[in-house]
Amino acid sequence: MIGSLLSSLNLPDDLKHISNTQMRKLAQEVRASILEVVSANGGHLAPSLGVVELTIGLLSVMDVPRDKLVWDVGHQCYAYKILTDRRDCFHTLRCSGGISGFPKPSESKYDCFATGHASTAISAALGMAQGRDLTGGKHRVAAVVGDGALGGGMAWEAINNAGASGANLLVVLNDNRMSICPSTGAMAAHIAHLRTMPLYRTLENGAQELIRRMPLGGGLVKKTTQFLKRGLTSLVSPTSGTIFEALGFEYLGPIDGHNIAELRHFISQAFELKGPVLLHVVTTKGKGYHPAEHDARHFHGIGPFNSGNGKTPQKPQRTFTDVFGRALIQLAQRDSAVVAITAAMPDGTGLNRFAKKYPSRYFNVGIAEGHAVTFAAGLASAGLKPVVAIYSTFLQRGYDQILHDVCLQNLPVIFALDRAGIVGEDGPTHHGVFDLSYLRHMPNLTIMAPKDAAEMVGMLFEAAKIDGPVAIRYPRGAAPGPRRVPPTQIVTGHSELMRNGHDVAVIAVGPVVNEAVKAAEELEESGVSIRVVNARFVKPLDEPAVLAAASECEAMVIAEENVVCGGFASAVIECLTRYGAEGIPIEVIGLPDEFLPHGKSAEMRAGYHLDSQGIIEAVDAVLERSGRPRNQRSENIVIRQSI
Ligand SMILES: Cc1ncc(C[n+]2csc(CCOP(=O)(O)OP(=O)(O)O)c2C)c(N)n1
Repeated sequence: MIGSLLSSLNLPDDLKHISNTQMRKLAQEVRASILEVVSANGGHLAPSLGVVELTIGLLSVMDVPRDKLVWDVGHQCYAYKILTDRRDCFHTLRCSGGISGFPKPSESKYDCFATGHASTAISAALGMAQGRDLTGGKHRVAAVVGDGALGGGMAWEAINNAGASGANLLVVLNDNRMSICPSTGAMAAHIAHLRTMPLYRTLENGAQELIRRMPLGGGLVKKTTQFLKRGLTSLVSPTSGTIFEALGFEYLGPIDGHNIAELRHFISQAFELKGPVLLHVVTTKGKGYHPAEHDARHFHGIGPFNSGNGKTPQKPQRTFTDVFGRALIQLAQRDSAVVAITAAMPDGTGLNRFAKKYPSRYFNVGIAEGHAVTFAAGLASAGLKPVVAIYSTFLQRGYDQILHDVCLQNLPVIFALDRAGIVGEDGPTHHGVFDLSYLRHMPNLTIMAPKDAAEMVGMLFEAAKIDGPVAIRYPRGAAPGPRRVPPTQIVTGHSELMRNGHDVAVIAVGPVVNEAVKAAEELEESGVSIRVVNARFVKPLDEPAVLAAASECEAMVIAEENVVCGGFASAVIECLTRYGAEGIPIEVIGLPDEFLPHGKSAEMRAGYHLDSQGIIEAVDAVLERSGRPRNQRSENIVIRQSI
């Protein structure tokens, strides 16, 4: 980086003064920096490479942090981080203690809003714009939203609101034709139609030169753009124009999102216009790095890889996602009523195989989790057996739909909650640590968590037999167990006694059960007898097994990879209290009542005692306390949450 333009600039201020040629050189250097760091640390490569020129264009026109710029999802913010104030620490991206892979106001004054989940930016930016107007502010507000995120209902709730409000607000549509996989739905088709409209074609054919010659600001620009815009509007559609115009937005574009001069011109122009404006910018996902341009799906979010050839060194492992994907096909073979739904994530959820095998029984509804759930409720009402595969963190979007549309009617919808628990480097917006708490209180819902591959399959098969809603939650990463084993026979509400013992009972759910078994084996060598109960079900809880453990053992440890508030441990303690067995000393291993940072999953699990060592420490601690008189009940429950 020594001697580079990037290292010599006073950022972000100098972006206002350098020439377009220097900006193009800067874009190359920023790309190189993103590639170097993401290939080492992993991250969202293709989305970030696609918006380098757009970021330069925005920063050269806007005056951040006074002006407010909200990135939808936020996974494309790497150039923004580099070009505002994180150039020198960019190498720590996504590392424990390093900078986040998403916008984070607590990290920088330039990040005005935290994002990670899709389709929020227009709502947030509209709030900022109307807040500005109410408080007499004069700054500019913009949101950058992808064509995938624009498929989300919340984006349209915001457009509906913004169009009527008349607030001065710029929405930049970053159209790269891709969500994680190619964008789907009628809106994607409309945007594809706009992409082919004359302004873009004209510019491609040489009118860039005309734009480049226009001075930034001033009457000429205004007049020329109005002329172009009028021309565009009449050409877009002879009848009604774009959907954005119909909803009260000015529409500009589509323009080339890699042409900095054009971007700067149109961004300046958009801010001159009154009311909400949508600037349609066409970009290439993965721009500038051939492997990512060629396979933007693979390079959307990626672990460390060799930047020379684009190859990932890691050996592929059999994940819970793979096991689920294959088991679902087996289930679908047996039962023609089984259908599958994804909210824009066929690869991440393992539904890609199902999609190929059963295209007519597969639905990709776009980034629309709430809709996915109620759509599944509708399918179930029509006699089908829908399986909705969504990451734990994104299913938070469907809370009321699960409760009101599925559980209330006791409809047989299966929720496959992938990435439940700690997810690692993506951090607080992506950890799936709340699902047991947001699901457990819903009447009619059965909740299971497999400890390994064979249980994963057995649980899916058992879920299909239940005449009501079921959630199966499982983590990111390798599914323990041999490659080919028959599915475990699962009986609803029944736990598994993994080891008998009488000193301490460890009651756990999900893969942490395997850590409990390791801990028990180690403790046995020092003469401590440990009972390990694999709960399998968070609901209905196997109450007889819990009560037997409480009466036959001296103390109890409860372990779960979920926040302790309202999760599995709460269910066990409620059960003990209900039956008057709460006197037993208890240690709870679970996640604290706070947002977890980003970091390596294994290190984070160890930090939160969710490994065999942590369980051994909990057993030691609870044994020490179990010698105390039992009437000191208030001190009998200890939550181990320190990291
Ligand atoms: C509510 C929600 N659901 C799913 C995701 C996972 N996700 C992250 S990025 C992405 C695709 C976004 O596509 P687009 O908005 O077009 O941005 P691009 O990656 O193409 O730049 C998805 C589905 C998410 N972040 N939030």
